[in-house]
Parts: sequence; structure tokens; C-alpha cells
Amino acid sequence: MNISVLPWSILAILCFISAGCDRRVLEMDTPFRIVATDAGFEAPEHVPSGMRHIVFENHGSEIHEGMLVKLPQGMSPNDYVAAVKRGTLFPKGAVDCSGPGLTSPGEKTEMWVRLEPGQYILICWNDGHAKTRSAHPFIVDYTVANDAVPKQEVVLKLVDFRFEIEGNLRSGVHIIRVETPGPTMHEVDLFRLHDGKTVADLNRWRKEDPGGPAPADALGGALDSHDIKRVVWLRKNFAPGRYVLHCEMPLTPDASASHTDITHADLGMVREFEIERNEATSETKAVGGAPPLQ
Ligand SMILES: [Cu+2]
Repeated sequence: MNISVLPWSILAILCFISAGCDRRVLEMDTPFRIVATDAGFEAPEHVPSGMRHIVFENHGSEIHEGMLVKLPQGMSPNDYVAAVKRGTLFPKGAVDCSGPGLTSPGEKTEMWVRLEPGQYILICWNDGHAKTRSAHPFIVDYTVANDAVPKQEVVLKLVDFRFEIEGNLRSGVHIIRVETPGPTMHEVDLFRLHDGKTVADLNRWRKEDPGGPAPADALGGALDSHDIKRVVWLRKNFAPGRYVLHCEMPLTPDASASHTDITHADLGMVREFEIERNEATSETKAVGGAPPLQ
């Protein structure tokens, strides 16, 4: 029997009656699949709590992301969206729990993140979509099931206001552990620059014309988390090319903030690196204003 095709609820029942599952925690890998479209999201209405392996695909024609927000008692998904439409970036009591970052049309990204039980909403903040596209309510159940996190090779630290990388990024697949020493909240979006384009082109595009022609492909990063101790993991397949790490957290998360306000990227939280073509000499090298790789 291929258990990977069974719904989580049935897997949980099988676990309960299994003699080898006395702690009632299921170890498995049944991805939490999220499809972003230009109208909203296609995703489950229930997922188990514990470590979730998120597979996020953008089937739309615009860039999208998938912020996971845990709602407080008494706040409905509609209440949250109404607060956002009034201009609030962080509705009071709601908790950002990371999620897949900016992802270009046709791209797919993978993330591992631990989720606690509760009522959640999945929402895209790119280019005003939080106010104009449908968010997706879902419940993280009390049933616990942990997807196994692949062995990490590289650590990415989100620090005020820079990116630190431990380990070497070469062409090929990497598991990247994302930590936030902070002390403030951060996020990381990963872009691959198009030929002839620069970090300045990318900054200008994100700041002034996020719906305009893209100088880079958005490959999915890790969105912010109110709990900065939350660790997430990304799986990325790097082809040779020039890449940029970019933090678009607003410096002042007040109700009036928009993409024209000051972001961490404006403060220099942007880092370019190159994946070289020659496997024998393909260690990354920093070419931006960030400290060298360790
Ligand atoms: Cu930041």
C-alpha cells in the first residue's frame, strides 16, 4: 500500500492503531501542497500540527507568496482580511509564522516549518494582493504528524540588517536552514538575476514597480515570523548564475506602510552571490556589500 496517497486523517487513525506508534506522533512525508493562482490559493482546509513539508507552486501569471498567519481566539479569517483592507500590516494578535516567499509564475519552492494547532490564514502580500486576492483559511489540527527534514548543508542567518551564510553554495540541490538571530524580524526572498541585470535593477523594480517587467526570477524564500526563534528549511536547486538575497520587511510596520516606505533592503539587507559554472571552483563569492562567506 502506498501510504503517501492517503489523507492525513486516515494516516493518523492507522497510526493510533499501530503498536509501533505509542506516542501517537506520525513520522511521514505527506507534503502540504499549496497552489497559488492569480485569484487566490488551492490548498487543504486541514493539516496536522508538527513539522510540515510545504510544496508551493505558482500557477498564476504574477508573482505570489504564501504567508502563514495564526489567528488569535475571536478573530475570524474575515476579521483579519478586513483589518488588512483598512491598511494594517500586522492585525493585532495575529502571528506571522513564515511561509514560502515571492515565487515567479511557473516556479515551485519547498519549505519545512513547524506549525502549532489553531486557525490560520494563507495570504499573499505581493504588490497589494493581500487586499485584492482571496486569502485561504485553514486549520492546523491537534493531530501531530512530523515530516522529516532533510539533512541541512548550509545555514542562512537573518541579522539586523544583513545576511550571513555558513557553508558553501554550489550548483545543485541544497537544504538551507534559515535562522533569525535578529534581534528584529526579517524575511528572505531569493532571486536569480536575468542576464545583464543588477542588484540596483532589482531594488528599483521591487520598490517602484513590483508589477512591472522583472529583472530577475523569484525563487521562493522564507517569510517573516513573529517568533524569531522559529527555524525553517528551504530546498533549492541552484543552476549557475547570479542570485540575490533580499529582505522586504518594512522598517516601521504601521498602518500606513506600503512598498514605497523604507524596507530592510533599503538599509542594505541585500546580498548578491554567484553560482559558478565550473564545479571544481564553484564556491560562492559575495559581490555585494555583505561580509565574505565563511
Ligand atoms: Cu530584514
